[in-house]
Amino acid sequence: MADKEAKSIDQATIEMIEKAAEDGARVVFERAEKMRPCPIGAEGSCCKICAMGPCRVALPKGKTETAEEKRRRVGVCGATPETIAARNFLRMIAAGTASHGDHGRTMAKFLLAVAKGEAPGYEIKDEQKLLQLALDFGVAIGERSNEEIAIDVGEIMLKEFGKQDGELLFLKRAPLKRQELWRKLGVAPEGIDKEVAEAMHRTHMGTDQDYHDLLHNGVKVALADGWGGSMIATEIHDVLFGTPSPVASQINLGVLKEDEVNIIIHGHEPQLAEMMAVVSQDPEMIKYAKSKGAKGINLAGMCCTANEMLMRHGVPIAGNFLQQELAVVTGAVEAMVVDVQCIMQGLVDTANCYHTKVITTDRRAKIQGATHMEFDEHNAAESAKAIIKTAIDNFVNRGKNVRIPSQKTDMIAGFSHETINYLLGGMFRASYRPLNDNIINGRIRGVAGVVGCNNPRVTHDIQLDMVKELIKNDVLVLQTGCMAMASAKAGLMVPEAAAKYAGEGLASVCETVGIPPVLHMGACIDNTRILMAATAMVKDGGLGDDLSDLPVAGAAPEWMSEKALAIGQYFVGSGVFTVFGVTWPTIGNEEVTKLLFKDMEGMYGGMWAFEPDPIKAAKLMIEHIDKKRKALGIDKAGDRVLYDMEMRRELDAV
Ligand code: BF8
Repeated sequence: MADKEAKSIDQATIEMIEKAAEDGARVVFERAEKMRPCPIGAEGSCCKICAMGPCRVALPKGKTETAEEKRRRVGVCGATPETIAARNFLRMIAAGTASHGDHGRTMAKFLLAVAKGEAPGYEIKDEQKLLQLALDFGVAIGERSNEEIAIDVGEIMLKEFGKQDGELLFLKRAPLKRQELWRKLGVAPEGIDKEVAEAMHRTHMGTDQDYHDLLHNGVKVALADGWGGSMIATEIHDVLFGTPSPVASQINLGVLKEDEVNIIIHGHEPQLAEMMAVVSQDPEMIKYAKSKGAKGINLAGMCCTANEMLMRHGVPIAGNFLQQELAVVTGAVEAMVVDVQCIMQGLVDTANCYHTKVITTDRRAKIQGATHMEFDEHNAAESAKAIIKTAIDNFVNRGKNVRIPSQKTDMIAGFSHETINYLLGGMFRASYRPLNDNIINGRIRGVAGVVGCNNPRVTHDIQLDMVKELIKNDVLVLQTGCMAMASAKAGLMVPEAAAKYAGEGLASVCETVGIPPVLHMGACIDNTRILMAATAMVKDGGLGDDLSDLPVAGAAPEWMSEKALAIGQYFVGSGVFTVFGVTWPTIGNEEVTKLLFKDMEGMYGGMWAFEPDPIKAAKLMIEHIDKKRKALGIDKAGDRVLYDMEMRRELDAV
C-alpha cells in the first residue's frame, strides 16, 4: 500500500518534483502545500451568489446547536444551509455539463463542416457508426452519400443543444425501465443548453430554495451531460476519427526523447491533435526538424487529448493531470500545445524557467503569457504545420538542464464498448453474453468504472490501491481519464496483469479472451462508453431489467473537476452506486448529504458515497456489487461457462 503522506507513488513524478525544486520552478504540488483549502467553501457552506454576502453558514466543528440557533444560521436573504449547499452542488454539475456540452456542440459543428467539405484533411472514418446514428435518428440512408447523411445527423445533434421541447434523443438508448423512471421523476432532460441555463437560473438569488428540488434538478442537468453532450461528442469522435480498437503504446514521462523535438498535446477536443499526428509524420517536417539538429519529432499526449490520440493512433502518453508541469520540468519539451479544460495556468510560470513554449490554440481558452496560435479547422493542416514548426524552431533553445525520467510502461488501450462486444463474443456473434454469463456464474463478481482526475490533496495515483483491490476480488475494472493513466503507468493495462493481480475467476476470463483486467475506455467524455456497456449488459439479459439491477459500481477516487461531479451525478441518476474520494462538496450539511448518499437510492436505484481511503472505498463497491448479486439470485456460484476460442468458433459456425 502506498505511503499516504507521499506526494506521488509514481517515481517519475517524484523525480521531477525534486528537479523542479532544484531548478526553482514552481509546480502544483508546491502550490497545494502553500494554499490550504478554505474549510467553509470545501464543505459547501459558503454562498457568494449575490452582493449581500458572501455568507458563511458553517456550523463550527464539534459544536451542537439548538433548533432556534439553527433557524438563525442562514444567509442574509434567509437561505438555509441546505439551500446553499444544494445550490453550490447544482452549480458545479451545471459547469461540468456545460464543459462537456460545449465540447459536444463543437464536435457537431465540426461534423457538419467536414460533411460539407469545409474542413479539408478530415473525413468520415467510421461509416457503420454514422449509419447507426442515422437509424437512431430516423435519417434516410438509401443511396445517399455518407456526407449527405452526416449533414442530417449533424444538424439533428446540433439541435439537441438548444431544443426547447421534447426529450434528448439518446435517452432512448437507456433500458426502457430507466427511461420510464426518469419521466416519472421529471428528470428526463430536454435541450442540453436549456438544462444548463435553467440550473443557473434556479440557483440565482431568490429562485429555487428547496434543496430536494435543487438536487433533483442536478440529476436532470447531469443526465443532459451523460446521455446528451458527452454522448454526442464521443459518437462524433468515432465517426470522424474512428471507433477505437485495441492498440499498444507506452506511458509516463520516459516517452519523451532526448534527441527529438518533443511536442505535448494537452486538453480535450481532438481535432487539432488528429491533424498534428498526421503532419508530424510529414517527411518535410521531419527534414525540417533534422535541419535544426533533432533526429525527429516526438508527439506525446497529456490528459484527455492524450487518451484520444492513444486510442486511435497509439500516440504515447507523457502523463496525467498532475504531471503537466512536470513534463516541462524535464527541460526537454519544445512546445506544450493546449486547447480546453484541465490546463493549469501555472504551466506558463513553470515554462518561464525552461525553454518550453506554451501554445494556446482555442479561442475560448487563452492564457496570459502563453503564445496564442488559433486553430482553424478550415485550414487545419496549415494550423498544425505552423505550430509544429514553432516547436521545431524552439529545439535550438533547449538548454543543458535536461533530465528525462526513465519510467515508461507498456499498455494496451482502445476498449470501446463495441470492441468489448467483439472481443467477448467473436466477430459473427458480437455480444455481451459471455460477460453476463461469467458474471452469473461468478467468475467475474461485477464491473466497476474507476474514473476521473488527480488531486494534489491526496497522494498522486494512490487510487491504484482501489483498482488492485477490485481486480483481486474478481471485479473487472473499466477506466477513463487520468485514472486510466495511473493504472497504465503501474502496468495494469496489459494482459499479463491478469495473472499477477486479478483474482482467479477474473484472471481465467482475461486469459481466455486475452484482455487486461483493467480496460482503458478513453477520455473523460467517453464515460458514455461505460453507460453503453452497462446498457448492453442489461439488454443481453440475465442481470435484471434496469441499470440499477446490475452488479456494478463507479468511483472517482482522486476527483477535482466539476466535470467529474457531473459524471458522477449522471451515473447515480442512471442507477449506479458511485464513490468519490478526496473531499465531498456538501459534507458540511447533513440533510443534503443524506439525500445524496441515502435517499437517492430509493428514488434512482443509485446513490453517492464519500470514502477517501481507496481500499475502504473498494470494499464499499464490492459490498454493493454483492448486494446486487444477491438481489439477482446469483450470489451462489452456478455452472461455470467460460467461452474459450473453440467454443466461440463453434458458436460462430452455427
Ligand atoms: O476530462 S480526468 S483531470 S483531464 S477532468 Fe481533467 Fe479530470 Fe483528467 Fe480530462 Ni477528466
